[in-house]
Amino acid sequence: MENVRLINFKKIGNKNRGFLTALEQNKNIPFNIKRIYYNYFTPVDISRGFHAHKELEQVLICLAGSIKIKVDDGKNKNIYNLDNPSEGLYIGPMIWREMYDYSNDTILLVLASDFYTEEDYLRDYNEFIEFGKNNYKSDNGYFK
Ligand code: T46
Repeated sequence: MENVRLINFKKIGNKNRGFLTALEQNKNIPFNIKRIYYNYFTPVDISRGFHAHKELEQVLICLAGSIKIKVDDGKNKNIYNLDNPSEGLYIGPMIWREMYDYSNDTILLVLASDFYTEEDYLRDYNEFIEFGKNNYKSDNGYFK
């Protein structure tokens, strides 16, 4: 699926001293980082997300616990299990996402390419499909 991929970050350290991972814009994070947010204390029976972004790029990193992320580009679906702070899930524009199966200690860190604006959200699945059809771009996975 275009616009979604796992990034493996370098783990610096060892089991004796512990590990460190560094995130750098336009290096291992493939955009300028304008915003960082994190999600925590999510009840285990709650699902979040259920939206796509028109332009926003993000990298999701599960710093503690575990979470499943379903991604959908309008044609194909995939499920990622994030449970490792040394990997991040890149999600580009026009990908519907649903986060679920939180463990009771999940902390989800998100690096985003832009400031928060509700205008960039598509929170209705049919609206997401229609927006993709009406704004076709062959190079970034929008659909016809
Ligand atoms: C995403 C997934 C992975 C803000 O005021 N500022 C912010 O930076 C964000 C991200 C949200 N908000 C407000 C908007 C809502 O009133 O916080 C409230 C909860 O946001 P939402 O229901 O969109 O949260 P999630 O966990 O469903 O989705 C979030 C991000 O919004 C979204 O971009 O990709 O995490």
